[in-house]
Amino acid sequence: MAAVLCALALARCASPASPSGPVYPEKDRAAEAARLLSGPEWYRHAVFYEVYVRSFQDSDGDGIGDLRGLVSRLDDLQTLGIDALWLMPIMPSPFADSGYDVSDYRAIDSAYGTMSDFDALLAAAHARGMRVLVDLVVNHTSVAHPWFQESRQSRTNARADWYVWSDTPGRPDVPCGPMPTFGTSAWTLDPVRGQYYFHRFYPAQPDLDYWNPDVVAATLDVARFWLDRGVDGFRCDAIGLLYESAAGCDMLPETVAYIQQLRQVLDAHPGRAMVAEPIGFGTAAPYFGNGQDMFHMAFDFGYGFLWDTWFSAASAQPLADHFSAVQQALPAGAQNALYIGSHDVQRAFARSMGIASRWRRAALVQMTMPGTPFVYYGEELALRPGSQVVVDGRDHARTPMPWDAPPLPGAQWSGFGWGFTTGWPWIAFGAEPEGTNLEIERDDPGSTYAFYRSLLGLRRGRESFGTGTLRILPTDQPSVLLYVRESADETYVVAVGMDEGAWHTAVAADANLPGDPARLFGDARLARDGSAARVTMPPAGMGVFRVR
Ligand SMILES: [Ca+2]
Repeated sequence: MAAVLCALALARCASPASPSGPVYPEKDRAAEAARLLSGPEWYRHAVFYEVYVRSFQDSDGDGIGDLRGLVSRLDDLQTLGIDALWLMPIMPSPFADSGYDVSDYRAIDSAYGTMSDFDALLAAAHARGMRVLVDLVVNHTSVAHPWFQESRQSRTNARADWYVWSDTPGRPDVPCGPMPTFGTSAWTLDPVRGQYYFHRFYPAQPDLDYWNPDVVAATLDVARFWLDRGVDGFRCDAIGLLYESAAGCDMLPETVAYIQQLRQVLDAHPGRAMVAEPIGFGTAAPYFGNGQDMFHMAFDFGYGFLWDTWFSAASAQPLADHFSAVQQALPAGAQNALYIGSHDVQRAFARSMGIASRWRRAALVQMTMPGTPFVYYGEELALRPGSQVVVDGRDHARTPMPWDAPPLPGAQWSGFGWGFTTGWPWIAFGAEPEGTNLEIERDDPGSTYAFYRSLLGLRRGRESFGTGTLRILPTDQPSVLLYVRESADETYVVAVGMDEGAWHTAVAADANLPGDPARLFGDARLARDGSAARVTMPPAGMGVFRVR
């Protein structure tokens, strides 16, 4: 029992779990976490959580998750070890793209609540020391936005040039097609104005024309509005696509200049941070500028999109190569942002072919490699994909959270809401809610929830994982990934086994570990032998060790 408690609340354990390893003096991790999370680099130490408010918790029985529901779950998120939230779009929207088509930048969609509900969420989060980022979606608006409704009326109205118009479905200075899966043409004829408008996403999402300085001013004002309201920053949607020219469509110099302006708006409000949705699998280096004048963080699409491929092979090389490349590409001051699931990709469960050790090892790398982890809601329960489609196929990963276990035989049946709603959910639950709800998993030490809680507890209050250096150790065993995270007064070693079928021994000849290993997490073993380190790795194994 003590071992289980220790695994569940690792940070509180007085001594490391390894029976034979040394015992290092333990810091007060709660106090250390508070120190790290209240400092200027809080976003490097925080664990973020992406919330689809619509699917998280319904408070009024209409089957749609809302802000009051989210407030009622903040304690659960804090118990899990979450420090900051990223809310997917909550502004009014006709919902052609799940809220990524905004029709009013200064209000809350009535399905989610009111502006005072939002203020209450901010207050409740801040009272717990949690931060809240909102989705800033300003590459395009909804066709229902008043700006577009005005722009389409004529070629001479006050907002005639706020969108990208053309007499033909194409323009030489806009040489780009739609984003993948968003249709075959980036141009749609508007019958009112008698011209085509440009859109990188769905036709209901016309691109704003950033060559118009009024558009620049208006969208920067949107950012100011939410910062003044008290949000802790933004996740910026499709931000690299703001400008188009004959030179191209992605991250043009004018887009870089806009992001620098946005950063200045943000920096006028101390303690805020923003994270970019970059384009493509390459490094996100262009989003960081000199490391101080653009984004604080940008998502690592390489890891986010490819981890399932890498973990389906037995070689550690792709992971080592990737994180070495990221480390070399990003400027000083840049912080990578690591995820294994999001609203845009399949559930980690599906991408792992249902093999638990894959999403668990992928999550271990996410939490211990340099970068801020973003957990996608429900990942901590290993939510299964859904099958109903309301907007598009991505709805498979946007199903409601199952909170409660099924009723015991003889108990009153409370309906099909699984604690998410007392009504009928707006979209069907994913498969197997009876086995992937919080109530069931919270009491099961072998559950994905217990794994996440333990892993987040391991990261918590350990400066090495937030801002420490990375040293990847070459070994003689291609299936074992071995790396060192080090801060001023502590050193940790992480080992990840890529072979799911066999035991391996791996020797890193020049590990030069500063002390003997004490295992904190996982099932692998690590021994120091002079300057060498020797890993004993079970199939699909992992381990985190303290060596100083
Ligand atoms: Ca509701």
